[in-house]
Amino acid sequence: MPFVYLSLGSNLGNKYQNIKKAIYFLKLVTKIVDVSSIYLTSPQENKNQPWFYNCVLKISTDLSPKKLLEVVKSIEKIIGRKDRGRYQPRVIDIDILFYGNKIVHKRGLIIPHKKLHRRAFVLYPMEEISPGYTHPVLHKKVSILKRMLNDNTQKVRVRIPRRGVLQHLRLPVL
Ligand code: PH2
Ligand code: MG
Ligand code: MG
Repeated sequence: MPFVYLSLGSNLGNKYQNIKKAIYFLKLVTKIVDVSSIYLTSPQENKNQPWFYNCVLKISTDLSPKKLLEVVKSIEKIIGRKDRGRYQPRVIDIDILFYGNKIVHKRGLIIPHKKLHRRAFVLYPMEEISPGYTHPVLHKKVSILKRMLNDNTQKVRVRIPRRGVLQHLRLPVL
């Protein structure tokens, strides 16, 4: 089974609960291998919105990339995501970052995620759990990609340490 990395983000409502709910539902349908700390991060793209809680999950799954995308979309819906348009605040966003070493170019699904190498809110949590993972298109390790970030307007700080998130994983959160 391939390892898959997911990015979770929330900047609307109870952000910590939303992230925990997402992890709870993902745990029902995939195997969660590792989680990063939860970070408080400044909004990118549309900067005129609340700060985010972000984390990265390492999972393993038999679901194909397309099926996994359907699953994460339905989990977003269950948690209460409404379609408010691109780069608007959301209760939860679940993005597929990497799917093993697979490269996918389909409408609505591009893997590796197109922008992850420019995003501190992805690279900080990802480096925490898998610094040596090599980007299958850019052929650079996550730790190197993070060092190459050259946009110091992106603010990232740990909000809930990894061990706290791991403790919660063993508990039902709903
Ligand atoms: N997601 C975006 C756009 N900007 N900024 C932060 N800090 N965290 C996010 O998860 C995020 C964002 C689009 O999905
Ligand atoms: Mg996103
Ligand atoms: Mg998304």
